[in-house]
Amino acid sequence: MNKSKELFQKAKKVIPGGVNSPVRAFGSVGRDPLFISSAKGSRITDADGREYIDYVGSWGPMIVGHANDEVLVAVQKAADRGTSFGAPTELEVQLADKIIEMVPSVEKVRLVNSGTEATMSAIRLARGVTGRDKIIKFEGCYHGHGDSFLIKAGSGALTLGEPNSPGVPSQLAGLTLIAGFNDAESVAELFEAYKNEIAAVIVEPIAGNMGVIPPQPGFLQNLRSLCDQYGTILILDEVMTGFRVHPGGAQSLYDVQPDLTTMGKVIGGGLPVGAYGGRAEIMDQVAPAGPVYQAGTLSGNPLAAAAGLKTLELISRDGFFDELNRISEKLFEGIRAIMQKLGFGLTLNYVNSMGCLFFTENEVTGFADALKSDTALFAKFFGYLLDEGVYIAPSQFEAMFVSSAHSEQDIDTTLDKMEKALRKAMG
Ligand code: KE4
Repeated sequence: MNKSKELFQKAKKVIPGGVNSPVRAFGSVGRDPLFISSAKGSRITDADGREYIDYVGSWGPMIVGHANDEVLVAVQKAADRGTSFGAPTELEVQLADKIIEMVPSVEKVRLVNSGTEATMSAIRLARGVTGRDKIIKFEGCYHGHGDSFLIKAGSGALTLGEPNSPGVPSQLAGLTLIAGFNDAESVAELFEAYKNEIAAVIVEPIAGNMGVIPPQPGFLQNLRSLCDQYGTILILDEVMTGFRVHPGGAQSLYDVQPDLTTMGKVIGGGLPVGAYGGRAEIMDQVAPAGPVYQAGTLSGNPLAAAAGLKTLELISRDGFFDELNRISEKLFEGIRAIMQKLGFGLTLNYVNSMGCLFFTENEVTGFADALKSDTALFAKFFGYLLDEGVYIAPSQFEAMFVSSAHSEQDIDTTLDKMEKALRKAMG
């Protein structure tokens, strides 16, 4: 038995499902998960010493590559001064300053420990400042595991949401309304039906949790104008897209101004950091400045702040995004060329350094399209690609992430392996 298998057996005895986050269990690709022992740059190494070119990037944070030397030095320097004080530090002010400098819509920001905490807090803040209870989210968008987000669409388009996990009270689920991503009409219908009852609209500006689906032209701007019309808070969940698709996030790429932004992943540089921020008049309603309560023992932790600040400094360097987007285009356009050469009807969506290969020939502009993907075929492709030494997310409904550590050679090797895996999977 190999080391990963052995570790997985042990893990399942002491951790639910043997993992600390469900998608890591490889459940939808029919294999046991790899246990990773180390990583450097674009590569990860599993417990059996096998090396892979990595496009999971810890689900987005590793935009400058794994174990970046400058990030490690920053973390070590912080650690040498102590790991946590439960008191304010200069580092968290510097990280807040950097976020505000990079994201124009953010005038004040609160640091938390995960994207889930960020979105939960942003929703509570929106409900607190508007005095309203309902929210709108979009089918297929994921905002972490907060109760208000683990909701599936009710039977009718205008019916209230229902829990999609045990443990979520139906009364709470009923306060979440579900719209269709890229379906502006579905949003207008909900506003028409519920008018001034809606505290917030929360959306991934580029959907990254049903595979990657860019917003259709005008979709985000339409949400902005509906929120203005009804006095609703627009929350862009940029946990994945923030500091990824543009230094200022998707909101800068698509020129749309949210009231609140939730962030995570890149801003922790691989350590646990989430954040929510926006207009000062809204953020000043957060305790202790205002009445909306939110707290956290390790929020703004100096090691995490050091890793996040150094990462943001690195991606702010001249030419960083030009080069990252160039190497990403080489990968994704290379995949497209392979699909055309092999005559396979697949669909590739990408926005700069995040993308997804859907195993369906129809275009994918919304959740229903994404669900048409052949997940069994994806699982075969995933397995063949992994055996070739390329590690992508173990689910059709996730994203591939490219980092600045991915070299021309990495991309050439990846394209060669992808062609082999596609030929095997497609037969
Ligand atoms: P975390 O609580 O996992 O830090 O963030 C939740 C979250 C919020 N918003 C968006 C847009 C997100 O993508 C996420 C988390 N993303 C998943 C990957 N699709 C994390 C991977 C996992 O759950 O293990």
